[in-house]
Amino acid sequence: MSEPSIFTRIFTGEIPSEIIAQTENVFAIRDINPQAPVHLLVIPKSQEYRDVVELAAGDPDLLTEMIGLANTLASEHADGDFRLIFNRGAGAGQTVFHVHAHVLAGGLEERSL
Ligand code: DGP
Repeated sequence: MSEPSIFTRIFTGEIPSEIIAQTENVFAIRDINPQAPVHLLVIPKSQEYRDVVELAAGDPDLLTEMIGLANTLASEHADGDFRLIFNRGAGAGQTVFHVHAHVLAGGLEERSL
């Protein structure tokens, strides 16, 4: 059994952070270091999967549930349009190896990609 990730510790309440939404298997928080007017993280409640490649291979329905919550939150917190980013691997900037989606929304006109 691996050590609880920072996101597991947030979900269980060990580390204070507002859970802004949740579904059966997924929850969302605000990113501590926002890169857009709306920058949320959508995270499986289980830390079974380290990254999006493992998740897609192991539980595509859970990936679909994450995208659904991202879509709902983009409508609630912005105009409904959003960017969905998964960093996969340290070389791509992944720092927390408990799969999560970055949901960026609001004022996205200026972007590098
Ligand atoms: P990544 O680089 O893709 O692994 O993204 C991890 C994100 O997690 C990063 O943007 C910052 C965020 N993060 C790390 N620790 C905390 C925390 O304690 N609270 C919150 N709200 N976000 C955190």
